[in-house]
This record gives sequence, C-alpha cells and structure tokens, in this order.
Amino acid sequence: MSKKPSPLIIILCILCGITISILLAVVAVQFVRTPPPAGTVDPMRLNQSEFRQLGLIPTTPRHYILRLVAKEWFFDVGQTRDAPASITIPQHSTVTLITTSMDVVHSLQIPGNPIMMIIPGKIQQQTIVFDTPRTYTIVCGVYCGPKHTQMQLTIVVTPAK
Ligand SMILES: [Cu+2]
Repeated sequence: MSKKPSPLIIILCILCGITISILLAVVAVQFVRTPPPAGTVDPMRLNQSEFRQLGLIPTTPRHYILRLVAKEWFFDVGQTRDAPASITIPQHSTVTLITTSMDVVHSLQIPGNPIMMIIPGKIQQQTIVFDTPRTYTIVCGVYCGPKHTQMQLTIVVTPAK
C-alpha cells in the first residue's frame, strides 16, 4: 500500500510549478520583446552608412528618428563628449531609435521598456512613445569596460503646451 502524499506537499508542488512557470514566462517575454536586428552595418565604415548623421531628426510633427552609435564609453548622438548625451522632446513624441555599436556589445535600458541590445555589425531599431513628461536617465546595461558606468543618455520629455 502506497502512502498518499500530504496535502501540504501537493500545495508546495503546485506553488513551485507556478513560480517556475512565471519565471520562464518573464525570461521568454524579454527575448520575444527584444526585436530582431533591422539590418547590418560595417562597424569600421559607419561614416559611410546612415550613421554618419547622428542625433534627433524630426520626420513628421512629434515623430523623430534618434540615430545613436554606442562606443566605449558613451552614447554618440552627434554631441560633444564633454557632457553625457542629452536630447529634449515634447510630450507625446514618438521616437524611432536606430542604433549600432562601434566596438563591443552595449545596451540601452530605457525605463519602462525592454532592454535594447546594441551589437556591433547589427542595426537595432525600436519605436517608443514618450507620453509622460519626465527625465529619462538611460544607462548601458551590459558591462563594456572600465568606464561602463559613464555611459549615459538623458531624454528630457517636456510637458505639452
Ligand atoms: Cu556598458
């Protein structure tokens, strides 16, 4: 005669199963939500590619392209390296980020959005709507060398008038 497992063991097994399922789902969502590369580019010839023009480019009202090259150790949006990169957009702007890396793997961690990996040779593209007026401090989420923590991009979303 086999002994029936106690209800406590059954409940613990169910809770473990639920926990593992949630963890797997979270991991899966991260991968699914990281969009595939939009194309490829030669990291040695960025000045002969679309990345020769960096920064915020208005397309239609409240729509922008933000072209950015990550490199050791800053996010290049066409500004001087004296201060961390910073852009300002009005509330309810739609920004299509188009990025690549000049050297090693970096990433953009935009609060409230999935991590955007920035991989040399690959063009990564992601469109984000900035509806809330606030300042986003965006850092690199992949350790990329001794000055990794200096990599910072600020996006200032100003209130609509
Ligand atoms: Cu980094």
